[in-house]
Amino acid sequence: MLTDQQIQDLNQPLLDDHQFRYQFLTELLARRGVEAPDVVQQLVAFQVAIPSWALGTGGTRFGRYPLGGEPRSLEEKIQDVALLNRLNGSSNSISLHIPWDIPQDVPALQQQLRESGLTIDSMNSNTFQDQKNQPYSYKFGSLSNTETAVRQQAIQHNIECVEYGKQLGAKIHTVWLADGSNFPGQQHLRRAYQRTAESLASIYEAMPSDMTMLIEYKPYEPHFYSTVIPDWGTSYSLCQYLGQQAQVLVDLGHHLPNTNIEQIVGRLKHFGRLGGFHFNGSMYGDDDLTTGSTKPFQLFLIFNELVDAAQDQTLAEAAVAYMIDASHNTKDPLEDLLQSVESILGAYAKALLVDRAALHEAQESNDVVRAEELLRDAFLTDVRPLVAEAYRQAGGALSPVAVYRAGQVREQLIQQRGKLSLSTGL
Ligand code: LRH
Ligand code: MN
Ligand code: MN
Repeated sequence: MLTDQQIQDLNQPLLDDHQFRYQFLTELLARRGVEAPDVVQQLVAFQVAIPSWALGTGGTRFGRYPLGGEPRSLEEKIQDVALLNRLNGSSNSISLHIPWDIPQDVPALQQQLRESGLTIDSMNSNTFQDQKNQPYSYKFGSLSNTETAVRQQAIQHNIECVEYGKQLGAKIHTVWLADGSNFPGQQHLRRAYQRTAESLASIYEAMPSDMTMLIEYKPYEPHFYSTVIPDWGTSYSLCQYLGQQAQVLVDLGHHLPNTNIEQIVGRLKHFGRLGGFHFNGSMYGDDDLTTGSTKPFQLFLIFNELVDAAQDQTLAEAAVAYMIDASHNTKDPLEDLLQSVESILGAYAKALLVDRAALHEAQESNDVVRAEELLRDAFLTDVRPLVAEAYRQAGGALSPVAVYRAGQVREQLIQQRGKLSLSTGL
């Protein structure tokens, strides 16, 4: 399916136009003191993980519209990510959710990953659904449950994920808790926090020294009165309690409308506790829209904080794990992932164009308009030729979605996997 040669052939008709636009932008940026090839190099190096659960149609509780050709096994999910990575060179790892993605044959999986040039990014535990044959229900919480036996079951499940992670070389264990309450008085708020902290400590102890625990927060859903880890402050305090291997995970959809996410990013960077990102787009909350589709300026401002922190010599260098976390009902999920990566790379490229010295000067002298204009200058630059050049240099497609369509990938997947194939997951 879609060989490297085919990708190059499909690039051919676009190449002349691309070179013209890239050349023009290179000259334009040089006038501003920016070296386009340096930016491209950073884009080529940037990688964003693909979650196994984004490869199939998601649906809502009201309905699902399967597209056909969805991956039916972990092996097929890895095949899909390998394809995305060949198209854009920016998605060289996959995140797994247990038990949706229990590995059956670990050596075979390792071999497939090696051959496809992929790694496992993170293992994600699932205590938000009851599984068949599970002795205790998570109806009233998992790591925060009032019953010791339920907490123990949830801890054990997380430790199992850590074990799979060790076998597969994953360096991240991500915990998102659905725990919370639906009615005032239902849960003792302080005790629920305390129980969660203690449960997390048992999981933390089971992690090897080169693994990071990412703690994800979310203010609502599936519970609508309170959640045990509603905000970055709670995640941060749990990390402080656990130790240096615990870090905060920011999921863009897990904020109340109009939250200043870029400021949260800046704060966490300042504290050395920003461990990872889940990218998606949000209009109302956790809507899983395509990254950058509704608030591109916000995405740029987030990257502006990240780039600023990366260039700050006073801050310790700390890796941030980037992942897309979305699930769609109306789009081809693979096309959506290609679009998402493109938005992410575009926002990153724009952040790299910001004249940081001038911005610093404007901020220090309280020149409000100049500071804002410097950001707008970068944001309003059409960086698409830089992103396309990064794809090209990585051996990918100049226009990944166009090549995906021209190569009739979905049609072939439907032929191989059937019209009714359904991916496991959300
Ligand atoms: C929760 C969440 C979390 C889960 C994923 C399926 O809303 O963002 O990251 O693991 O969705
Ligand atoms: Mn998430
Ligand atoms: Mn979410």
